[in-house]
Amino acid sequence: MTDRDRLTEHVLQGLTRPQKALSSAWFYDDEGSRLFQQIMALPEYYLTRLEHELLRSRADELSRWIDPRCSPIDLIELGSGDGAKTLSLCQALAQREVDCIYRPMDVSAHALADLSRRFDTYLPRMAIEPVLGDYFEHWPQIAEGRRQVAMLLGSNLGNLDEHGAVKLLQRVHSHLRPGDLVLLGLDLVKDPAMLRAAYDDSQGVTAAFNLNLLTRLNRELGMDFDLAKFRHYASYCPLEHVARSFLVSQVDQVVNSKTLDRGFVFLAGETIYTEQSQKYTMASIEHLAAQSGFDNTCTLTDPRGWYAITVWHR
Ligand code: AVJ
Repeated sequence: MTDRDRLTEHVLQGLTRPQKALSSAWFYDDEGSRLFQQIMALPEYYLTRLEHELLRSRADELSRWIDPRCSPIDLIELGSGDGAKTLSLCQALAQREVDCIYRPMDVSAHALADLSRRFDTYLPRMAIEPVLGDYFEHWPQIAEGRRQVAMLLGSNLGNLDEHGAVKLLQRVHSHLRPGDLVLLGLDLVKDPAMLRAAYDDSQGVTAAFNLNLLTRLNRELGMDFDLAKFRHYASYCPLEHVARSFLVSQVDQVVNSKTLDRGFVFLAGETIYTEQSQKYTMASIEHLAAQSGFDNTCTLTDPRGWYAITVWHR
């Protein structure tokens, strides 16, 4: 099945349910990846800076946990983006002369091109084997005798609900061998107002990011969404520890798709649920590790306890 076929099926299912929903996995076309890079630089979006700072300031400690004996490893990154945050960790591994092959996976060719340029400039001796594709479907081939370290940074796991997260982690588990590791970057529970603001920035970049999904559907499925007739809405629920984003129809309207040869009715105020971002506590991190078959080895946080990097054992 091609990407286009999967998107077609997804939209048909997602827009015919009582609560319309589309997956945030489709945000990242080239324009979406570009907007996400802007989000990462927003004052309200603290996640990237905190994670980057943790990876930079604790890189040495992390690289010792990851590879105490400096044995050969394959660092497999699910959703690497442009690799800016991983560079510090790779530099620390290189400094300890760990034999490391870095295997970044991403759906954006532009992001992977940026990554290659970045590593060429700052760490030219690191072996890199990029994989263009969806990390739900691909897994690189790893030589015998090399340990795998699977990384999922940026709180990307948070886009999945608990069932989806456990399923993904179990799949990762099935590709790993005893002694292999998982390294996750996870956003932690904090002041709800601060969490909500992270998904509703004052410059409207997150709104543009969310609305870009409709532009993508217009282009790829011949749809006629009028972007002026939808608005971004973001919430944070302190009970479930989830930030959610929606696109809200501003009027009664019908949106047509040439590819699907049909229309979809939207009532004024009706929402399309487009994204969730789960936030974690120390307890929920341990619970998640146990549910997906890992031992939670250690968890690092920044001094305010806003963001965590956790390392698990297979
Ligand atoms: C890349 C999934 C971690 O959920 O925080 C940022 C995506 N969406 N602003 C997140 C996102 C809106 C981001 N992740």
